[in-house]
Amino acid sequence: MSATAPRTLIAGLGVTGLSVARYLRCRREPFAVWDAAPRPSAVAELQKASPTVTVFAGEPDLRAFAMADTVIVSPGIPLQHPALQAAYQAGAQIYSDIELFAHEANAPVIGITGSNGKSTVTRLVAHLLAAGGMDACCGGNLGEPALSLLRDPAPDAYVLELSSFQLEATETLQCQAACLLNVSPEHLDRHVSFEAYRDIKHRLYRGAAMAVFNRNDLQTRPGVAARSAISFGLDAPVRPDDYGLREHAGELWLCHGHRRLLPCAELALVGRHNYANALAALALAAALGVAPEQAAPALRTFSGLPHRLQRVASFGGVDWYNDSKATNLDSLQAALAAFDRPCVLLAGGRSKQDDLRRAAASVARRARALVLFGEAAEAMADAWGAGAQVCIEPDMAAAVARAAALVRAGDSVLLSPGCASFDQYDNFEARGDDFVAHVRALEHGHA
Ligand code: UMA
Ligand code: ADP
Repeated sequence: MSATAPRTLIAGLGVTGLSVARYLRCRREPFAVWDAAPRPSAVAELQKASPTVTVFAGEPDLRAFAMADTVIVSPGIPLQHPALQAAYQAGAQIYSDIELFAHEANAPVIGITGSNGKSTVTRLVAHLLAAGGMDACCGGNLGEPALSLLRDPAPDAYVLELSSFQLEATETLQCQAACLLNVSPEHLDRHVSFEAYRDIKHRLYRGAAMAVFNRNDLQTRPGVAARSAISFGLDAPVRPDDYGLREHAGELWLCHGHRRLLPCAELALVGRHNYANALAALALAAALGVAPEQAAPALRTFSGLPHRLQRVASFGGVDWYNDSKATNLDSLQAALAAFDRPCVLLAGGRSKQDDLRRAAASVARRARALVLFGEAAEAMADAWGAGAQVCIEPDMAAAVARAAALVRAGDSVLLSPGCASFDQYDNFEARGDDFVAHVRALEHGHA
């Protein structure tokens, strides 16, 4: 970058960087882009719309970063990156795309963060708002970058899934309703400690008109950052505005204070963790004026997202579940808790520096057999192998074949890896698709 280069630098040319480039171009603000290894298709897309823009690739020139006034950083680039540190030390402002979005948002924003359940709750809130006749746009970490959601005329609401990577470079976002679903160890390769990760998640509450927190998880309590707070939890609500579960005539109900909204058995989503997600979503939709009585019936028609505890086949008396998005131990435990019969558990991948032993009791309670794969297989066998039959397999094809041999009629087979997929796949979707393809092949053989 030369002395005459634009003073705004976009760091990273993935979907976020491209959305930031579109935004700056519309505002006629000059910018340059740096990406260590830009995808040729992304560069082509950028240069088609902005032929004169400079793209720096490869090792960053730290002196060039030190000359920038503003760096818009993509979430995948750690703030500790030497290039960002060089810019910061020289006085540059470093922002996320969410910070730019916060300045432009022309409708109330619902923000959702947490270690597990963000995508499910984000989509569910949009579904409930639609049931209340509202026009809501949802995106963020979910996939469509926040800046690409902006519309004129404005929608009734923006519903954003926000990751810790996005929140750590966001200062002024003020949500109409902000929800921290739960906090458990995640992304510890990126954040210096669990406490630092949790504190970044709490940034979402700052200035929020309404904080929605999980009273069963103390780490989510909002403190004084928000103007008002409502809780959800899997116990009975004490305060009239809170959300929770109550038993009535032998059935468990989703409740708002003392008011019964819907029997849990009528939810299309399965698992107790999804009762918590549904309660959080009801509270968030209510903060935008959709009464829980109006929203609750729509829970019957929201069956969840692919790769999240999704039943993908049922044959020979066995149900097969794809929960490839379970990339940590809490989501793995939530999946196991959703079953009241034994299962064969397929797990493994790249472990996230978590203590595997904390899931041992859940695994022992539900897993009849363990089929393990990937980098973490040996460690999982050591931590969980005491009470169950254990097999280590080299790949998904072998793992599915082994599960079919071990499972008994009436059981389920559950892919809930508890690990990231990157040792064997590009992402969790590719891992889930691979699992489903092998299960379908078995199903055809069975028919
Ligand atoms: N890059 C560098 N140097 C680095 C790291 C990355 O140059 O040190 C470049 C890469 O070469 C690549 C670009 O940065 O070209 C990618 O940027 P990115 O990793 O920030 O990815 P995006 O395509 O912009 O997608 C991001 C989120 N990715 C991450 O947080 C890692 C997407 O979340 C999100 O959907 C998208 O913005 C829109 O908001 C993905 C994710 O895995 C799904 N999120 C994590 C999670 O859910 O656990 C937080
Ligand atoms: P995120 O966007 O936070 O990764 P998802 O909704 O995509 O959340 O779900 C990721 C994984 O976590 C899935 O395996 C899902 O079954 C599980 N999960 C969803 N909600 C919860 C929850 N409230 N507590 C624990 N696990 C959950």
